[in-house]
Amino acid sequence: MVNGKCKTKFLTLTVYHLPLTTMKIYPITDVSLTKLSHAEQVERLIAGGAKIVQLREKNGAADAFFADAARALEIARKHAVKIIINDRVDIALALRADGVHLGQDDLPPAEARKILGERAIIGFSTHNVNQAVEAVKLPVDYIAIGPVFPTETKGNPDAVVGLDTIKIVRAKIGNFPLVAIGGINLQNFREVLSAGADSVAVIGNLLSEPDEISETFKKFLAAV
Ligand code: TZP
Ligand code: MG
Repeated sequence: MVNGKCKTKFLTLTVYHLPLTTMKIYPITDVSLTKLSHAEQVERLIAGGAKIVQLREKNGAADAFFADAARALEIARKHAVKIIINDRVDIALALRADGVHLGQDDLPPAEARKILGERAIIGFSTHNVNQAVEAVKLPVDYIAIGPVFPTETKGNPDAVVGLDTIKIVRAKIGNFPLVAIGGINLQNFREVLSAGADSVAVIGNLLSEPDEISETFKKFLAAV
């Protein structure tokens, strides 16, 4: 998969599957916020209608994350939901997850592409216009830009970019799939989409009431 499109050759027909970012709400798990396993969060998000979930683990040991992510993937597969692993190309490869999300300081996307192959979904974080413009030249399926608004979820966040940066990036990258992240909630997400993001990635506003994850996700979907 490249640039959000997976090309399948069948006789002389070339079929492009729908791009990843037709899924406008992109939930990301957080164990320290929810005190729930990644698998449990995935289950609740799927019950709310999620079609893709990123598993983000910043504190746990690799073996525990691997086991939890394996359970999450098993649940997701039953519902044809895609699982993207944050940071860890090795874990994505070992689990045959759908893809990986990389930051500016992670393994370079071109190396991840060599390891995970053509069909993997690769996302790449950017934090300003220049990074975004450079990122779309890489073998990635989508880029993320943020934080759009102040966030309490990410340790040591980059400077807030605001809606104007989304508009500028959109104008510079054409229709390349763009995910916005950081401080996005039920009240502000539509203006982020209107500014030019294809999709919004959300942690805190979706997960801060763990018993209401499914209901909150449904509210996002209903408000799109
Ligand atoms: N990257 C930029 S902001 C952010 C990440 C991982 C955190 C987003 O979390 P929240 O709670 O939706 O602001
Ligand atoms: Mg990272």
